[in-house]
Amino acid sequence: MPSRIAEGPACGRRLFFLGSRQRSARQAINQGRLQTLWDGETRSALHQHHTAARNEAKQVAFARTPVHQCYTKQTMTYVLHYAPDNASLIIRLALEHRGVPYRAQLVDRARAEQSSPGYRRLNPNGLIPVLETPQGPIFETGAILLWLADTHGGLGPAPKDLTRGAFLKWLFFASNTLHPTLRMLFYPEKYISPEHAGALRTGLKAQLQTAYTHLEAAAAETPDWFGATNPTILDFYTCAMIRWSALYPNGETDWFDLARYPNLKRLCAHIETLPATAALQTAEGLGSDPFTNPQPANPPQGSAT
Ligand SMILES: N[C@@H](CCC(=O)N[C@@H](CS)C(=O)NCC(=O)O)C(=O)O
Repeated sequence: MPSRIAEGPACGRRLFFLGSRQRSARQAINQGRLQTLWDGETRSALHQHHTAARNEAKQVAFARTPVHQCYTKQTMTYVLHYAPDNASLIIRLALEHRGVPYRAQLVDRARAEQSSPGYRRLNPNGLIPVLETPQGPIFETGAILLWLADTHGGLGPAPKDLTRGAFLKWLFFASNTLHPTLRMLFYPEKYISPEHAGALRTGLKAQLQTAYTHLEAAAAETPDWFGATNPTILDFYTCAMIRWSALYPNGETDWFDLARYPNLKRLCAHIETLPATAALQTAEGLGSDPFTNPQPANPPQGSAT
């Protein structure tokens, strides 16, 4: 149980201090030993500390550093484990749009690298993406997005915003319903025997159409946090799934027609105007109109499947 909660003003995070370790972490910061936490020099100084206290101190230092300095004063940069046109695309859109520095680490899907023991140490489920952060590796697209939004701000309603609840329910609808249903459509063999795959797909397509109808209705209300001028993590999540619905699996996309969802189409068209999208068109070979009229990715590195 946290003995006390203090506010981390700079990066906007709440900090949890644990009894005596709190003093140790605080001491390290006050003595200036955490300024260059991520380089070798300070690492050796930190060896004097108890390991647990050291880990907490890292988080305290990170949280107290203004966002724009998190990556310049320290050498720690987020690492995004990605494959082109995979769910990592959503995280990358958020990172690019928010201007958060990161390093993109290709997961070679052609060699099933996501299933390797090394990758499974980051994500035991063997799924892309993973974002390595000062708090450790984070997997699950929704979790990463929410963590980025809360850590950096500017990607959706803040925790105390009155619209936060409405925003969260649709974000979780995207991650808990739409995304897993798409996943079953793309990889039925992971869920059912081959002779039943066709029937499963038929059922899933109907479920997805209903899900998109609900999402369209939410977008039609034009809340600030969905399809508005300032894009949110929900916008990024939605337009990526729309892209995949139109593309995958090859020959099985007849159920999806973006023209039936004019507000979602408007959202996609807006996201296509962003510099973040332009950056990813280049980095992942997404082609022109990647959300309103997507074509299969032609990435300079790696493969989508
Ligand atoms: N629930 C996961 C799903 C991620 C997911 O389905 N990733 C796909 C790529 S888009 C993947 O890693 N597929 C490889 C596989 O299933 O082996 C999340 O939200 O991150």
